[in-house]
Amino acid sequence: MSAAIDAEALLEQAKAVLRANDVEGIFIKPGTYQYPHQWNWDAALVALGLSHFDRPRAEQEIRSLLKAQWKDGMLPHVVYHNGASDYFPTPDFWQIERSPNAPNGLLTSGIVQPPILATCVRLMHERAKDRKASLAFVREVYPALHRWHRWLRAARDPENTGLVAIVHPWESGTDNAARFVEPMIRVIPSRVPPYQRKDFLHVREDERPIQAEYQRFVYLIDLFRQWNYDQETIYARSPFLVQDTLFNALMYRAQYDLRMLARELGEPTEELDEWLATTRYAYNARLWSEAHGLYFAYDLRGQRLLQENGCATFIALFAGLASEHQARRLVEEHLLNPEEYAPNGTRYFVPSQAKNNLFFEPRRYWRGPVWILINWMVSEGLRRYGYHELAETIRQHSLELVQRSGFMEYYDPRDGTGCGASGFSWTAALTIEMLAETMMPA
Ligand code: 9WN
Repeated sequence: MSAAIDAEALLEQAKAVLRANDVEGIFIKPGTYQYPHQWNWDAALVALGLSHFDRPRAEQEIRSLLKAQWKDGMLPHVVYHNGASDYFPTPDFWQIERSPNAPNGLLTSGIVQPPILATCVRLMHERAKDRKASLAFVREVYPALHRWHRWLRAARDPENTGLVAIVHPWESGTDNAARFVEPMIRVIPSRVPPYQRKDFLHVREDERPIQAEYQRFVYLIDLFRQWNYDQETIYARSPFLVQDTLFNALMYRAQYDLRMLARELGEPTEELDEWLATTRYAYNARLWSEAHGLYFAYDLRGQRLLQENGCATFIALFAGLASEHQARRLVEEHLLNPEEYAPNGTRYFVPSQAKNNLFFEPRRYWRGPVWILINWMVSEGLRRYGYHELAETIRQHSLELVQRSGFMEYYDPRDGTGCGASGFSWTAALTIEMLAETMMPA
């Protein structure tokens, strides 16, 4: 039985979360207490939500993020517009000044996050009422977006395989997902610099990554800073080097969206065409397992597929990378399977890890809880492949979770109780996005 959604009340509450998390009109923090800086993919999603009711503020969010672009095109995962806070790592831990490519006058982290920005810009543009003003904004940001994608291909796919590598689990945006357990075992944190975890200040310890993972998160940062964030060295030597399912699917989708924007601007598309063709081929050739009917990440250091069944496998639907056959297998054998993702002992779609996965933990971060971002992408992906009813069920589950437990970072799939950070911005932004389908038709 699904609960009735009070769409108007939910919309007002969602807007209020974004307004309350706005730091001086410069950036919107991802969570009221837990995340007091600007994060890369959070900012893109926040802009998407804002664009429904305050397009100028949405544009400002993107401008603030792009201001932090490194000289070589890298778009960092965190921007510390307001200096240090009680969030660890602080800007001085990153020491980005060691790199000649660090931006002037802005403090940032030295790694990246999934490239969803171009997709959000395109979605914003498509629904814009003032076409001319929107096109002017697209023209303004297009070169930076293109540079960001060129950086990804050059720095993270130097062998031109079509798939880019991530060098830190934080770059995946799904930090402690089960697919990283094996490659993280290979990371031996021999000398970890002194640091203090701050992520338990506002969130329960058993809802966050375990200490063995955190040690390695910190160890990897220490290596990269010792290497002065030189990408050639990082690619050649990082003990963690993974061609990720989620990251590459979002990159592919963003390249596609960038191409649509390029066409509208009258910009050349040859380079984008080539990227799209190589990624599409490599994604299916390397990451698809016909034996399992799932996409898996590929571990470049271990030279093998990371055969863990988690929600990242479905992002190929959002990206349009799967064939009809692959989509059918993903949906019918896995998403609808009550032992893996479908409600059964659990009430809500989409657990971030398959329930029968060895590492499934219903309240621990990316190891099982439902995330509204994943639900939105899965639901959009299903629509693309004609699974309208299931897409609608997942949208409905998402709105229900928010209505019953508030704008939380993630939710327990068994009973829908909230976990992690409160006042979570992308939950609010995507609630607006999902409500727009019924309330504000484009
Ligand atoms: C590390 C801000 C970010 C999200 C990530 C999520 C979490 C950070 C953390 O919070 O990561 O980057 O401290 O746990 O995993 O997806 O962008 O919301």
